[in-house]
Amino acid sequence: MPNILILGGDGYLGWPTAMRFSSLGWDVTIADNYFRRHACDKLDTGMLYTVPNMISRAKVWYELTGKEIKVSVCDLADPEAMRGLFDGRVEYDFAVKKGFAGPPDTVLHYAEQPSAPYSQMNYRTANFTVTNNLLTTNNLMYAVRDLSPSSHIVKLGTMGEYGTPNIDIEEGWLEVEHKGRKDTFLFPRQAGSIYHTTKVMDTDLLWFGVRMWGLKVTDLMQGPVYGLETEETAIDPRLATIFNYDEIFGTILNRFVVQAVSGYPLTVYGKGGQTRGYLNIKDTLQCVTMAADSPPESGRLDIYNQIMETFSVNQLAEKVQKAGNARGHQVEIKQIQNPRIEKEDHYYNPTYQGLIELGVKPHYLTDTVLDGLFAVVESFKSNIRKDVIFRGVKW
Ligand code: USQ
Repeated sequence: MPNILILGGDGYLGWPTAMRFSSLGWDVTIADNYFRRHACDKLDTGMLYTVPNMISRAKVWYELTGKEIKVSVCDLADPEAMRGLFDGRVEYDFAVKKGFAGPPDTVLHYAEQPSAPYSQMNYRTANFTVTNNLLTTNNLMYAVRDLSPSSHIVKLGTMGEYGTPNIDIEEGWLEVEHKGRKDTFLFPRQAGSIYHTTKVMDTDLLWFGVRMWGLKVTDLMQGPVYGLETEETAIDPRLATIFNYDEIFGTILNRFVVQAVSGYPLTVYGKGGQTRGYLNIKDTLQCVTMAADSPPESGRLDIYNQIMETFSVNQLAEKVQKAGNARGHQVEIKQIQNPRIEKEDHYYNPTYQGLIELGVKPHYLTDTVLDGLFAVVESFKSNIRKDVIFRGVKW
């Protein structure tokens, strides 16, 4: 069986991804330092519901499916913790089978501080974001180079690395003709937060490793994800993924649905013309599994834009308002002063064909999909805390 190591395996995407690979028959190991849980506690962000920790969830998964997910609770910014997962020094915090899982065929790297507002709170959160994200990526790159050079690294990047340029966004690369000569370069990056800037730097690190040492890397430039149900989370409520709706860790569509259910006016920042590429969490799972099945040759960096459709903030708000009103909520939309520094009215035309060509079948944001999301959020309505929805972290 192929063997996958998922860094950041406790997260919103990491845990559902771990269950998906396990379902598909891969040997799965997850590693995480619980940053997200600790930060949520410290900042008192609340969550829609509580979720068991990695060990408890891996035990439930084993009881229900007979499949093992090995767990390591560790800080991957520590190079020895990272290297232990490649050379066998790791001591698993949960494992059914004794002994080392072996060096991974594939490493899926989600293990980053993922919030733009968190990175913009103050110099300490900015520092943490820079050190955590870059050290983890660098530790991974060196562990693969030194201990398992044939491992395929699948890195979660972000569409936000490109920013909102006034030209079409290509899939990772741009051919440039200059004074009669041509070459191909990484598409220009101009990130809009310290968090997004660390993702640009990650790309630069890994592109260096590809050129110098022949690493095999796939970079998935993902847009904001929405939703909470996957085939595997539906098996048992104890397998649910972490769901944030607060300003720091919640992403826009998940936040809007929670706001609609709790009677909080939808928080459209500024003019609401900010346009991004979105995808359902189910499609994140399709994309990462297909990317893992299609490794590049040694010395190649493959880049895919991981989005399924684009919407402006206003369009999302209108969709949520329509779906919410149809379920008997009285959904109000309110334009508020934008706490971020970003273009509110801009050109946006990204290409995103690569993953479709690999075989991904998109789940679009239909009324039925929104209805399903509303139904789940409504069932947790009594847990929603209005005081954490907006705190106004300024850029
Ligand atoms: N926005 C609002 N109102 C809100 C929240 C957000 O108008 O209440 C706007 C933001 O100003 C922004 C857009 O909605 O223009 C998206 O914001 P977001 O908070 O959903 O997403 P973002 O901060 O960009 O980050 C999220 C994830 C991050 C991932 C990124 C993909 O947290 O991990 O990398 O989406 S992307 O946006 O393509 O860079």
